[in-house]
Amino acid sequence: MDIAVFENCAGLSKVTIPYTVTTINYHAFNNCPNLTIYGYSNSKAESYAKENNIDFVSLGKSKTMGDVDSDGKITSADSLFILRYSVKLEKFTDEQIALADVNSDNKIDSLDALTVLRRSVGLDD
Ligand SMILES: [Ca+2]
Ligand SMILES: [Ca+2]
Repeated sequence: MDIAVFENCAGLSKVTIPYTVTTINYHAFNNCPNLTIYGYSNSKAESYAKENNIDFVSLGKSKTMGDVDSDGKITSADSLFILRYSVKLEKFTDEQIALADVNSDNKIDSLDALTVLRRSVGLDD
């Protein structure tokens, strides 16, 4: 994600960085004296804010990719949930959709469910 466009943003007071962002351009928020970053705890957003002395407001714990039922663990239940969604038996929130696409191909299908299942039994990272 290239967010260098925010440089010299004296008027910018708030930006929300999703947990899916794992890299932030070092200069992304240069000269933004009034800025507060909103993001998830233990995410890139939080470490970036600390490194650059920018105010940080936590939106809660960061989520784990694949943990669509948000119980903090990757289990076969998550895999089944994703599989059911892929065949339209479940409805997902936007957040769940973001979490479910574990291979980041913008589709949620049985491949994502299989990846989550493999992770749940420790076969993949
Ligand atoms: Ca889970
Ligand atoms: Ca996918």
